[in-house]
Amino acid sequence: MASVATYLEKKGNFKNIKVIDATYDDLLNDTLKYKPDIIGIGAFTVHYSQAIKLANDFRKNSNAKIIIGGYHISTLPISFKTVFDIGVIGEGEQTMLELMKSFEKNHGFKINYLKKINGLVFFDKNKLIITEKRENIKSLDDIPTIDRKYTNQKYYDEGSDLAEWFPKVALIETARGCPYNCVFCSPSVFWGKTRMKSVENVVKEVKQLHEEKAMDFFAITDDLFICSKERIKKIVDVLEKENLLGKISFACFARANLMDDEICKLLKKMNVKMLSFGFESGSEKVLKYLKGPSISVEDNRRSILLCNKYGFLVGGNILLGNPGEKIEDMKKSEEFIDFCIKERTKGYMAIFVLTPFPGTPIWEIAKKHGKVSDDMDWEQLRLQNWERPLLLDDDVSIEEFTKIFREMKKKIRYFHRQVWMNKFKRSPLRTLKLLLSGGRIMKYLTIDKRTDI
Ligand code: B12
Ligand code: SF4
Repeated sequence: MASVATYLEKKGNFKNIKVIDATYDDLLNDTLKYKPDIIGIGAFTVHYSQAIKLANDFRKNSNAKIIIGGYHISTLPISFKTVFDIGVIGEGEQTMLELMKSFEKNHGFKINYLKKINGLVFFDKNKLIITEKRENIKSLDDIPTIDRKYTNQKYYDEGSDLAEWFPKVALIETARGCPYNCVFCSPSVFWGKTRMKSVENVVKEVKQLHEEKAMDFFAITDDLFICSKERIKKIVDVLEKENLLGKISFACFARANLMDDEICKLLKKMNVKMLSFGFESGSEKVLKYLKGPSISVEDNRRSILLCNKYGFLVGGNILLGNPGEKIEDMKKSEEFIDFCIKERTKGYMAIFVLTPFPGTPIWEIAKKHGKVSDDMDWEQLRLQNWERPLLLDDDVSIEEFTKIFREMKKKIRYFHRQVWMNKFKRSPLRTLKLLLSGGRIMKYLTIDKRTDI
């Protein structure tokens, strides 16, 4: 949303824009305070029911037009509801600019004009209209660098898991899309073909944030930052030229099949501190099903050893509840966790229930099994839904699933102990107080609240 807001301001000269990043009650009150003409809501799939509720509350208290954007409506436009005026499908910047211009020029949203704007979903009387597909912006360098007045830094300092390791985190985007097509992957469906910002543009943003906002740790949100060795080489060169090497550090997403000594040396030089992987499964059969033939369990193990050798923290995700997954496959994932612990891997490990997101091949399978539908309780698609998991293989009972899941959960506490140790090293008194109060301990002794990075 911050990117959309910056785009509207820089490309359309729209000035009176506010981005509100808050909890539900604050969202409602803070938004209404501004008496907006147009309210935009961004929602992932798990938040869609909440977005509908929020829009209903806005309706009761305001005459503003309500636009829904983001992952959910983009990947399942058919689930559009009349409580919204318009849905924006896909990349939001250009579509929203055209919408705003149309609103200004026509003194409101007029159906005939809306039909000419690509990438929209709306109702014309009772008929659902989905306009022509919006092509993605060709060059990401045409999208202005996010103006950080539109982001809520406090949310990232306090809310993300990375903050446990690196207290002040700036999120940066250097690319959109991923060259792979893992069967469960929502971002690869959402972004399509990979586009990358120029290296100069990336370093310029980082430099600015470092010099003007004293940010020195950057979490790169790209789906697969390490997909181009050449580009990392270039980034290192430009960081060196700008005298930034060693002054700032990074975390990014990786894929085990791309890991080797050469890339580790480059990432080390760039001062990457943490690499996050979708290890997904310790079972060759399940891993190949999820991610295709390009990757193996051996690649996952090799990556762990490489990270340990070069001193990278590891962020690892394991998926359970996969189609075709039997108890013995889950046991293999447990063995993989044992391997990480035996190798004294540092970082975090998270276990999620495979979540069928709209638009992915897994969504279609789940639909065929009657597990999901185009109109469902979207809260069920929580990555942490292990009380009522949507298991895609009916051979494994919920009881068996829960039992093995609990065992694995116990094991990954090993990783969370390290988070506490780090906290203790940073601020012993505060950590002791927290431990004694019991307040946030549960957050670390269970994985229920963990986010995906
Ligand atoms: C960084 C990140 C986070 C960060 C920041 C989240 C945030 N609120 O922005 C943190 C770590 C906090 C996070 C948490 C979660 N995340 Co996250 N996250 C990402 C990641 C890696 C990048 C997101 C990003 O910044 N993209 C760049 C910007 C420019 O893109 P964008 O936000 O999608 O916005 C564009 C369009 O969607 C659209 N748009 C978006 N909103 C709106 C609104 C309007 C009005 C309009 C017009 C357009 C519009 O326009 C934008 C510009 O083109 C993505 C994967 C990915 N590569 O996209 C996952 C991803 C979005 N996260 C995901 C999930 C599930 C979550 C969690 C629910 C996980 C959990 N713990 O259960 C939480 C929810 C937290 C929350 N309340 O928001 C899923 C969503 C899947 C889906 N189909 O719903 C993704 C795709 C990853 C995945 N597992 O597949 N996440
Ligand atoms: S490698 Fe990661 S980002 Fe790319 S398609 Fe697979 S899961 Fe998605």
